[in-house]
Amino acid sequence: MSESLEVHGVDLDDLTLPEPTPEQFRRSLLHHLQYTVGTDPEHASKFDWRMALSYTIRDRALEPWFDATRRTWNEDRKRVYYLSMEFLIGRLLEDATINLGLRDVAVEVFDRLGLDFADIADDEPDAALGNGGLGRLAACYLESMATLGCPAYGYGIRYEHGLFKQRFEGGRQVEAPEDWLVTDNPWSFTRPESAYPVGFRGEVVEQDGRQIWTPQLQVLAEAHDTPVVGYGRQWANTLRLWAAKPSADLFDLERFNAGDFTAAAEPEAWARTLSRVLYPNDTTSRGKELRLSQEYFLTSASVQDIVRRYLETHDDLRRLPEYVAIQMNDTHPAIAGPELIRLLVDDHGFGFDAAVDLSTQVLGYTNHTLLPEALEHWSVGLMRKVLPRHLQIIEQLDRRDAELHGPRPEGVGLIGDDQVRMGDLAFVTSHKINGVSALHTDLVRRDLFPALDSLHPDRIVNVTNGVTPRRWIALANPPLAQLLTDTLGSGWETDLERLKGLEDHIDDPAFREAFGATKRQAKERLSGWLADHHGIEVPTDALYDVQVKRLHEYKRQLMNILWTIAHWQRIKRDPGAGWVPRVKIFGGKAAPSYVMAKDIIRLINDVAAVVNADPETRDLLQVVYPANYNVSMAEKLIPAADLSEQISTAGMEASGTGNMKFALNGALTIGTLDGANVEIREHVGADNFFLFGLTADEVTARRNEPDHARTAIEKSQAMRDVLQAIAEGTFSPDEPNRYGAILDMIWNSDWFLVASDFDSYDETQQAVDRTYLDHERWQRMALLNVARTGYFSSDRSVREYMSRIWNITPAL
Ligand code: GLG
Repeated sequence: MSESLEVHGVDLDDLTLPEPTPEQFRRSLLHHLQYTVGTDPEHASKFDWRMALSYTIRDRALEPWFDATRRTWNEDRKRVYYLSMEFLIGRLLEDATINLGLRDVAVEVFDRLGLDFADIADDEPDAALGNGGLGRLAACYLESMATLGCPAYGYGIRYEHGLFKQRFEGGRQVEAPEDWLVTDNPWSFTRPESAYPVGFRGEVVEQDGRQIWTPQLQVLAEAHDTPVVGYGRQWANTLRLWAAKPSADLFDLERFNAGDFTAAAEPEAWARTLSRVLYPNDTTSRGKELRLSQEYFLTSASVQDIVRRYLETHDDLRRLPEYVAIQMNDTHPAIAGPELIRLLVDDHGFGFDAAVDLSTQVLGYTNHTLLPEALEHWSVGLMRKVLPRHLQIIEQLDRRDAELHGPRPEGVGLIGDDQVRMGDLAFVTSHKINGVSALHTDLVRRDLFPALDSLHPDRIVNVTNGVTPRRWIALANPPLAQLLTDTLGSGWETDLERLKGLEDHIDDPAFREAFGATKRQAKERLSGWLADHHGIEVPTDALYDVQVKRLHEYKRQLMNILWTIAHWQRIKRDPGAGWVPRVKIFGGKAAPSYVMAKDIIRLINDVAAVVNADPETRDLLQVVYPANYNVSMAEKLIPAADLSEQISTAGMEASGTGNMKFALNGALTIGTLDGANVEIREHVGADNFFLFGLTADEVTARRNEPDHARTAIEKSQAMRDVLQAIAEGTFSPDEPNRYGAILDMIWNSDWFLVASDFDSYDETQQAVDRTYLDHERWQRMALLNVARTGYFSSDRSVREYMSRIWNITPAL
């Protein structure tokens, strides 16, 4: 790929590794076992083998990585910088193995050693540097950018503790710190030479018309780089995670020498706190100073790195937009606008207006949610304390906007009610603002930024989310992947619209049978794993009905478990009525301080305990909730699902990406007209989707009806029976009033309209059962879901970002 290069008398081509034949791969593996891990095959533990394997695979990632980096420099290409507080990457080993085309070789070599590749790969801890959809989306986009040859960096924080570990005690969620870095991380390279000072607090003084900020505290952001290899190993990008280190002057030697050891170490401890823990909250941001400081830490280090890289080969910062596109993943890095303006004005002598124009051309902002509690606001006082210079810039931006656009309606502006509105800030410093599904983008335009949208009608665009088929089909579902390759030839992995070709085979019973077999195998894998790791036995011939995602009232796990109770009661009333056996599977974590969500978790577990122990219904209904849902659990659950629960209150789920993964793996969706469900339904066809519930506009109207919940409950016998059972303590006999708060909420407020949508959900669930009994019909519907959801590949999303937002041409 690259021309031959000589440095220090070394021909870089000499360093190229030989073709990875099984023999070569085996040698490399044993070499690493001995010389890198420091053990031998006789004594090696699973961990040792996993490390040796990771180094063997990593070696192969370096060539495309170096090649891509050199090419980007040599061809002076534009780069994308994806700034995100979260990268929910999960495990890297198998993903890299697949993308490098080494899975078959690796499996064979381990076979010959009498070891199981899958078992070794399973030893890897998840890199859980994210909460949910937004963080996983960032990981899918990184992988797609690498596959498409879009030169890019992901910038994030190297949290020592990722998302907490969840376990259940007496059905209750208990959190424990996550510790993925306790053992070595074989994927990342420390780059001590790439370290930047990040300042906090202090004073701003004016000197000769210039503002000089002298921070009171300074920490160092140290880079840790992980290569991200694209499928087909044609290209690789970098995920650069910043670790906070105390800068030398933070350590108070004088106090230490005076014997005050603890006090001397305090500022140092504060510095390290910045990259200590991921904020464990999916949709709200209530952490005050620490969270704001973390956001600035990420943003400042990244922006400094970006400008430094640009200036290595350019001298005119005015041309920055030709070479740099910065994407802000939600408002979390929205301080990027003021930070870039600050660097341009304070360090590079730009005028304010020129700096603002330039920054705006470089920046883009993705909005991921309309939930008011998730739209970041920082009090002016806190901002003044932590980032005094940035507050000045924000105030100046606000004045400038007011001058440019004249009197503004109430509630518009970057600052109001003594708060800095980060969404508005991100909007005015970006040339494009995107929502993540068609419906969501309409709502962003209509409800969130109506005034800014009419001032800048060209700025808001939609890019519907997507997911990478490499991880979510090839890695997660090898039998399905094999069937796709046998049927369509290889190449679907990077051209997912080819799945359409499956429709040509839909009338072939043998093909449908083979497709059914892939689902059966996935169920067998899952039930084996549930038995081995969670001690849960489930039948493999039941309908697997799965809802996995963060616990949130708007996602309505509550409606799902209430329906489960209704279903159980019906089976008990008429056990012989020809019921479809179902396994109801739940997975997900609640933010530690979200009391209602934790109550719902406990209710699910309590219902599971009672229902699973009921001899009358045991063969027909089971409820399972394996603790600690994460990316690697998703890889096991999603391929096995028959039914995908996407049942949020319409207008509240910005997109969803789980919904796409399920459909691509042949699950049918039961869902509302919300987020990307709308587009999934359009693609698969209304006949192949179980729709129910109020629309987003109906939701708004219903909420204004007084007593809407009570009215709905009074109309629904099923709902009343369920609520009565809970109130009587059927699921909490030792504490009948345990769910008083849930019952009170459902009867009296029900903001998320569980009661209003219950009957419609119930009818649709019954339609699911009837359809499932018609085996052929179900199989056709499932197949059409796979065939028609190629659109939801993250390759398509990234292409749209490249052309509509980043204005970049990929290198491949
Ligand atoms: C959000 C939304 C999801 C969305 C995801 C990625 O809640 O609906 O799919 O981002 O855009 N906070 C999130 O996880």
